[in-house]
Amino acid sequence: MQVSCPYLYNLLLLVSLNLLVSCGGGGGSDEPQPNLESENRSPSLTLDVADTFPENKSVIGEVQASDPDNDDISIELSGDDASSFALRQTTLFFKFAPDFENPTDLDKNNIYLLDITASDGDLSATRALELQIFNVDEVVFDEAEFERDVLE
Ligand SMILES: [Ca+2]
Ligand SMILES: [Ca+2]
Ligand SMILES: [Ca+2]
Repeated sequence: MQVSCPYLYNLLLLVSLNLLVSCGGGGGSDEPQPNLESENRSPSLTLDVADTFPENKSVIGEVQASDPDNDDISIELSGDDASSFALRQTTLFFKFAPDFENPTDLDKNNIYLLDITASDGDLSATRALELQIFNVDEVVFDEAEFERDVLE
């Protein structure tokens, strides 16, 4: 069977016009999207904290937690010396500024142990801290001199 050339040309033109129209929406894809909600990811912890620390100072540093799924994150402190620490917003601090001469960590070696755990309720991330307190030469309190000054 012979098809005349003008007929064929018109048919092709029609097809290509149809293609143009159907592509005109642009970008629309019927590909199924992967279900992101079923893929929970673990939160992450970023610590801006030094390993060594002078005594008589309470602010330790910053603790930032984030979750790639924007889940609500709870942060827990645990470990041998957790009771010595507190976290307010993102600031980690000693409840009582450590005194090198009178260490209050569990084994009294001036190394305070703390685990920080960020959890999204399902997955969690934990960072272990060892904070070593170093000695500062305090001005020795001279009671006799103090009394003399007060009495003057
Ligand atoms: Ca998550
Ligand atoms: Ca210790
Ligand atoms: Ca000291």
